Amino acid sequence: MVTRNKNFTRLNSGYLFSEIQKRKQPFQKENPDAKLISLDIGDTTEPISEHIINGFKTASVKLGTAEGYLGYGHPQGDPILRQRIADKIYKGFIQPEEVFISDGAKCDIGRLQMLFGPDRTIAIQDPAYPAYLDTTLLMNSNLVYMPCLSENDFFPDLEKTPPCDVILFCSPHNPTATVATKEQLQKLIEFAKANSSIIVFDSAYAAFIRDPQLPKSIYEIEGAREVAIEIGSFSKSVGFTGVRLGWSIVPEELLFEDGTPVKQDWYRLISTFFNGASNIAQMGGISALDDADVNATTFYLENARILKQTLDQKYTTYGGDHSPYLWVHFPNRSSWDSFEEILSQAHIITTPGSGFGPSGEGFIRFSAFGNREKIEEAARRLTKLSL
Ligand code: PL4
Repeated sequence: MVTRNKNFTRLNSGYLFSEIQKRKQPFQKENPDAKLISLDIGDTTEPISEHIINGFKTASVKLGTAEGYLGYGHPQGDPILRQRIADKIYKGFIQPEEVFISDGAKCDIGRLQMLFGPDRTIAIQDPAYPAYLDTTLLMNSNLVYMPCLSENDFFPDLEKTPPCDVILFCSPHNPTATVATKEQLQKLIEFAKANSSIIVFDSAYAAFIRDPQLPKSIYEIEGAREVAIEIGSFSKSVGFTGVRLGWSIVPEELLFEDGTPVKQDWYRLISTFFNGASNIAQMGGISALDDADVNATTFYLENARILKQTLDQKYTTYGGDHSPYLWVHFPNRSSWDSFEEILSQAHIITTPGSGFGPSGEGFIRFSAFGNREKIEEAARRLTKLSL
């Protein structure tokens, strides 16, 4: 028999969101009439804009013609889409040759771990999106937690952070919903330079930022091109969680210790492990970056405002202004206890903060993705919550 990959023993038995589903089932069985509202997984609910759907249609019809048929695409992605991302999202900070189209940010997190290889020291925010932890453990790398607490405005204390090879950093941050300022990112870049680290900046929620003073990309900060990779996603901005489309940016200046451009190895890895995002999805991405009004973030931010208005009345609530999440403190009880109470009192499914890391203990993450009717109903139920 083949021995099991020992790194699997380092993981929790269930992935956070599967664990939540598991805990929901007995409640649903005992309370078959309960109308549960899911504010747990950050999954979009609103239909994709007609303009983008027309892009998908055009791409599909073309595939059915002799002239328009396309097979495998360029390993780095459709050049038109890369040009649009460089122009529209990065506004000249980035060249199309530095853009790599993918099937989503999560997939890129996994592939980036393969790029760096095993036995690294990887620093992650605590709390963090669970894929950061699990991919680090699966690569047998050492984990450094950077606590992000209300006391430090949910930004890590870099003076207490040991040197590391890679920093996985998310802003707007899932789950605390805070956005790192330019000054904070400048400090992070200085830390990376001083320690010869590479930052992987996860900007999956950048489209939710409304304050023009807050950076949407790490490349808005001087010096980032020498130390940072950025990953981005169409999932939340235009509802592509099921369509699957994202990108990574690897600047020319980013080098490994021996002088090899990181971009060179990333291209090699992508060509080896990936055959490109679906050409229909990429066509939708091109349409999403036309000048049409296709962005769904304003709708979800209004949901966040509705939930926040209610939660603010009784609890210390963070986020919601530039993020589709609310990070709510329920003191004197564990996150899982609060999860169970909210489920039993309000019939609302949430995500326990401790599932994102030890510093999430005592918090609950509320997702503001949902139909308006359900969000308003959730807000009504939350006014009666007694915790
Ligand atoms: C549920 C910081 C959600 N089953 O869709 P992608 O792959 O482009 O983006 C995934 C992603 C990347 N980076 C961050 C994210 O928060 C997410 C999505 N996170 C959440 O509720 O935290 C959806 C999670 C999915 C999962 O486990 O990834």
